[in-house]
Amino acid sequence: MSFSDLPISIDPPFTVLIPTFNEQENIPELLRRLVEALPVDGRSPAPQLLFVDDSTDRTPDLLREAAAAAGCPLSITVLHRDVPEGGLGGAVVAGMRQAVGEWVVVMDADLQHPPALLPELVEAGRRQQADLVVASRYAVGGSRDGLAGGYRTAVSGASTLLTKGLFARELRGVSDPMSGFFAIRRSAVNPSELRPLGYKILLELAVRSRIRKVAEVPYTFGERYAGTSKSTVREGMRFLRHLLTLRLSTPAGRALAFGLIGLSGVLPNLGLLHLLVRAGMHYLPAEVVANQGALLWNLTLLESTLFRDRRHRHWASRIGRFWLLGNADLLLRIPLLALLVSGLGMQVIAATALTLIASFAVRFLVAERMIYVPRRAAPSSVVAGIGAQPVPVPAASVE
Ligand SMILES: Nc1nc2c(ncn2[C@@H]2O[C@H](COP(=O)(O)OP(=O)(O)OP(=O)(O)O)[C@@H](O)[C@H]2O)c(=O)[nH]1
Ligand SMILES: [Mg+2]
Repeated sequence: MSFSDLPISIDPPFTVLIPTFNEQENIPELLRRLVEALPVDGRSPAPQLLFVDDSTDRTPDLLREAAAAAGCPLSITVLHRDVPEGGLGGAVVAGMRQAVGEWVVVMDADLQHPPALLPELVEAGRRQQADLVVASRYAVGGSRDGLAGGYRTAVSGASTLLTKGLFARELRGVSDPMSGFFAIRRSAVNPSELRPLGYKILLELAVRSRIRKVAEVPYTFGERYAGTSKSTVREGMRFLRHLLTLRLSTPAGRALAFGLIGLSGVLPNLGLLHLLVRAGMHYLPAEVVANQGALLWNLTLLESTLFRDRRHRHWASRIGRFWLLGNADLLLRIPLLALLVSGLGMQVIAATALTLIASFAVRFLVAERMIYVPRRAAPSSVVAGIGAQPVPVPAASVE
């Protein structure tokens, strides 16, 4: 990785982070509008313009020339990555590590995001003591005219709904989670916790950072000024994967997925039991065997989805432990099943379903009452500060 930076001011009030990938046609106009939007009066330090560039065209040269030009009023840092790790999302994380301002505003280089809005975004964050300010196409007064065609508009609207539905709590107050134009307080972000996948970096930041308050500023999403779009169908698939990964990154999300997978095991359990009993097997050993089928079903699903990235232990150890855990409840269910069927004369499948419900209830009660006991209210509780550790500030960037 090599980067060059030229006039850098001490303690700039905010950093404008612009990821660039082959945007040479847009750079002159972008810089012109940035200079216009960010008047430098000499009294307050200039904002830092930080370009994280993965281009193969002349974009970095144009930026460096502008930075070196006599009379350039802005502080320009160009971080050119020879290895464009993580694409756009990776570029924003790399920029977060280099940013020096109290606020970091992320924006595109193609002028779909009006530079004129930059000061207002930071001002709104300071005024409202927010940690995140989203430039929103959906807030009152905003518009998304720049989205090319009905198809892009529909895809964007559906993605917004899906994302809001999946992350209702984390995205409270964010009407435009797909926005690529936002300001974030740097102390709320710990770059080493970020695992972006694709384009939707705001979603990643909103979920994995310490955001206590969100503000929004409406804006009109413009059309690409020049050059070509880098967003593709593949990018869309990556976005779906990102949604799933993020959702499963919280314990609540994993517990829900685990519960649903466990619930789905009822089907092979009862199905297998039905077949074995019909084939003439006694219902008690038949249920022991059917339980093995359900365990295999659950294990396969868990290993291929939820715990796919956690298969570190030897396979025999994983299967052994899972098998013990999954058969422990037979100690309760088999005597109960015998009581219901032989004692009370219940039908086998219905009785087995009942034992599965009873086992679920017992496990839930044990977990709730004996393992995950709620904290007792303290007489006077003090909530500690929940801000993230400040990100280390690089002393200076060098070529
Ligand atoms: N550093 C870096 N920047 C990227 C990469 N991919 C895209 N960008 C930049 O990210 C910003 C957004 O990309 P766009 O192609 O405009 O994506 P989009 O806005 O969703 O698509 P359009 O609406 O068609 O413009 C632009 O400034 C791109 O130059 C990448 O892999 N690395
Ligand atoms: Mg764009």
